[in-house]
Amino acid sequence: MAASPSPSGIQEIPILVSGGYTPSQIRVKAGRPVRLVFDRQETNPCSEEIVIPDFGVRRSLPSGARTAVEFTPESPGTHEFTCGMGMLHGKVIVE
Ligand SMILES: [Cu+2]
Repeated sequence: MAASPSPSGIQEIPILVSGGYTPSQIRVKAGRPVRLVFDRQETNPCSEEIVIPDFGVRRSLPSGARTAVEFTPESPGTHEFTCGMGMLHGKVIVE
């Protein structure tokens, strides 16, 4: 899924968290802020944390709620995100 920049320049992408991440591959442009909005629609404890090591992110995701995670990728590359246990996987592809 490719992000469409808002007028403010933030690339906002909704991600459903339920048995995994949907979409699990996100494409964004380098040099502009990214906001991933995780919508966790399950109570399985597996997905209660989101970790994006390359951007120093570790956040808890309350069940039944949306949680926004923001960062700005400065250069092209691929960055993995996972649940706190490293079982669920997704990727941010920066172009
Ligand atoms: Cu997990």
